[in-house]
Amino acid sequence: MATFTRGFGRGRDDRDDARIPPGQTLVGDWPVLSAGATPDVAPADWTFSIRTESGQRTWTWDEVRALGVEDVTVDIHCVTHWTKLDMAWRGVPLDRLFAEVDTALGYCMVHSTGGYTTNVPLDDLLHGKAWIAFEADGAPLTPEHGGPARLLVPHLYFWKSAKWVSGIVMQADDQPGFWEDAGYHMHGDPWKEERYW
Ligand SMILES: Nc1nc2c(c(=O)[nH]1)N[C@H]1C(S)=C(S)[C@@H](COP(=O)(O)O)O[C@H]1N2
Ligand SMILES: [Mo]
Repeated sequence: MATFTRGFGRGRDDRDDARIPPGQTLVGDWPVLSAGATPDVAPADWTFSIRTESGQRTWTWDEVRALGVEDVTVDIHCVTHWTKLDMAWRGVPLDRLFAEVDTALGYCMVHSTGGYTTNVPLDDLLHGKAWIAFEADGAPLTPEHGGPARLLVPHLYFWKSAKWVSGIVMQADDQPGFWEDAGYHMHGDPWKEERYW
């Protein structure tokens, strides 16, 4: 039987426990985990690109938002064992961007300003499962949490949710990114405890 810290100002019940993956502990605050320095990116300077076998498509801040912003409430799970329930996010689903590119390649290398990378199969970024997020809990993302824009892939461990996201390079094979190269799992499903390999 796992032990959970209770409270944090919102009611918890047994249904919440069923939403906490194995080996995870509930937190109320929002920890900051960054491998390097926090870059300073202004929305006016931010762009997002997808590079495929046939070229590169780039969107500005306004162009991405014009694709259709949605609000989602999701749980996030960090491989360092914390889980945060019911976070309210605002962003654009990756489906909207991939609707505008043509690719037969099945794997994504996600890139961030500052050099961070993480690999995600394309299928895990489509079907309403991933967003380019601009806001969390009703406020613009702060720089330490990845503002002005980060990836949000809540069904995978949070290291896949690249902060200061700048683009995706499509690949034929699943290549390891920053943490995957250091031994983190290539996929990272928290319900299967795909932590390390
Ligand atoms: N660019 C970038 N994105 C990143 C990281 C990072 O170091 N650099 N850390 C990852 C890890 S390990 C986690 S758990 C989450 C932490 O996000 P947070 O600091 O907003 O909680 O961001 C992920 N995305
Ligand atoms: Mo993490």
